[in-house]
Amino acid sequence: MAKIKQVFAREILDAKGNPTIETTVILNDNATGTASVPCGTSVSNYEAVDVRDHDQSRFLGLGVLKAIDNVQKVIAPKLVGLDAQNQQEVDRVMIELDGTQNKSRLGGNSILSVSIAVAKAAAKSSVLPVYLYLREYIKKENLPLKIPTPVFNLINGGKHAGDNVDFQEFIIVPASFKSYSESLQIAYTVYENLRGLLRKNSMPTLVGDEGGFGPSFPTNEEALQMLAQSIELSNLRLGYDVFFGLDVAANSFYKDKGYKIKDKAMSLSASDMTALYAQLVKKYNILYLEDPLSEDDWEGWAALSKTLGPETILIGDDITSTNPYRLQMALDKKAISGIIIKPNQIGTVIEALAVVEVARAAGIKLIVSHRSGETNDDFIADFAVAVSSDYLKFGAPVRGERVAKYNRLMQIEQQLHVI
Ligand code: 2PG
Ligand code: MG
Repeated sequence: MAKIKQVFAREILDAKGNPTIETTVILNDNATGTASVPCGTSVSNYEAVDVRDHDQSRFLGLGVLKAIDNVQKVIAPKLVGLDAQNQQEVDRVMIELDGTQNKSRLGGNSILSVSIAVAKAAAKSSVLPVYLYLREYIKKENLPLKIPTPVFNLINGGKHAGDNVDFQEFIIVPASFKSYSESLQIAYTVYENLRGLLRKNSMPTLVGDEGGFGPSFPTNEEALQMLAQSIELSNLRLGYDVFFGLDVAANSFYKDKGYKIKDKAMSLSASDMTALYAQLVKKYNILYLEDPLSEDDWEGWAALSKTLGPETILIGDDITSTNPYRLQMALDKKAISGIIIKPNQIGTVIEALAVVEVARAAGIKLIVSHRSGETNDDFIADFAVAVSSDYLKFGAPVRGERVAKYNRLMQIEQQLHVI
């Protein structure tokens, strides 16, 4: 048993340049774990809340000194002496200490940074890689140890780019029979062919928050068309080697009970959007459809699910927010066939794992995801492998904070060949 000896935290910057918290946990056998937490841009109303300073004289109010105090003065005294290899107990103590539904007292950022740092230190103390250590906490019978299929966001729009297209992420999904390293090569090739096409069309090749290109297109559909062309130029077959995905993040353009997108002159209702998706899915082999409607439109989601049928994975992100109650509601209403898992939407490792278990028992697809405001922390890569998710979503295969995760998976892929 390795006990928690010391916990301390500091303010660092995330990939968007905003402050975030990084925490280090030291155990009595001197094993250490350091974790930093990411931050979303298109954030739902149902996520765990980050504590920030709101002191305009520092980082325009985004500083995290209060969150650091919460770690060092409130959380640390209760954790010192606890068994680090008992993650349930560590997370339970923090959840009780916080006492709110959405972690607003101590902050999802403070709590998660400690939760992950403890898991990393405990893994080190157990002489296990993090992905194997985390498997101690899940039902792993019949769960293959493999790298989940990566999905790559190659065109950024919505809040992740500059007023260019409405949909947030235009994604390619390599076929699941491809190995991880093959998938990474596919993403590279399509990305570079897309760059070439943009140049040829005198369009900018600047990138958005998640590394995808962020040029302006007259319509969302035209972004899909250009992506389809890049796939063709890469000698890949759409619908066989690669499929399309969209994270619409519809909540970010849902206003006055309507969806206003470039493709149509009028604001659209949920059923208009459903008709549009049905068309796009057919035309472009869209396998993966995330957040197509707003986060409170349960009826719209249920109707869309019926219309699209089982061929398209209808994925909840904002609507479910890695929250067990929201997930149950989505299952009861038959609104989704897949769920995004983001540990920082719920705030502890154990709670994120619990949502994974419920989703798996319900037979829906699991997609482990990064956030747009990432750090170089690669824990999420280990987490995805640990839970054997169906897919993982870490952005385009560029930019240090995204590549940190993809490269971690290269190490894991190699280790899995040896195990
Ligand atoms: C999403 C995420 C990650 P953000 O909507 O799925 O891609 O974006 O972190 O801004 O919520
Ligand atoms: Mg999303």
